[in-house]
Amino acid sequence: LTQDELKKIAAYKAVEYVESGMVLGLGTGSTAKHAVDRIGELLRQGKLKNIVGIPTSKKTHEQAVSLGIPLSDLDSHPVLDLAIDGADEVDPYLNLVKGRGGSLLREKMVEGACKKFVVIVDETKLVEYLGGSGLAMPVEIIPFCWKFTAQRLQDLFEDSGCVAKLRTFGEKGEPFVTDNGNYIVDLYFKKDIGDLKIASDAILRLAGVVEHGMFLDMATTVIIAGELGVAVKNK
Ligand code: DER
Repeated sequence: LTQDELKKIAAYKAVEYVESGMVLGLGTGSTAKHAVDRIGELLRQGKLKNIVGIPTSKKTHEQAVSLGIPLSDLDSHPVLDLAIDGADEVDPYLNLVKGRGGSLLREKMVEGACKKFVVIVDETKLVEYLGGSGLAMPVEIIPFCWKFTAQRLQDLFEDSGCVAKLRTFGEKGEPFVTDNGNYIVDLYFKKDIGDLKIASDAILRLAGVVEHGMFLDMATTVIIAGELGVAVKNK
């Protein structure tokens, strides 16, 4: 099975949790894309009715519009029934790293407003500890004096061999700009950053920081699709 087929299997399994009449958080990324497609298909087939979607990015908003999924926002629906979204890393306690797609702020707002948050991953996302994949731990910051903020983030995690890099795109290396007009600094760790709550609080205390990609104690269910089958882990 390819990685994308595993993502699709996890996504379809998560959509089994969707009931007619629900207000749903619609995730962002290549795994969540399959879940949103599936929801659109079931609506079209009449197997699901009266669904309201709250998208976690402009990209998902456009996908949902193209599928005819009725949409609303947090102002109209401050409490949601269920969100389905992917993740970049999942630790044994169901803590997550998210945001490599750049949508972490709206994802965290929407998923933090849900009664249930179902995370869908293929098995390659499982890590022993967050940051353990050596891949980016995203932090959304305001553009004003971003170098100052990036340096303070790097200094915070000096003991973990942290390197902070501004996320750029294109050959000219333009700064990546989020849906909210902010920048992203990606943190790379060489060692475990220790207590995640302490790390989270320390990051959020920096004035130029908007939000980070650690989703602690937020997932209620994680669906993991692997070569040997699908595992469902509940909090
Ligand atoms: O950017 C995000 O938060 C995405 O949900 C990411 O965490 C998972 O993206 P993927 O499903 O494309 O791997």
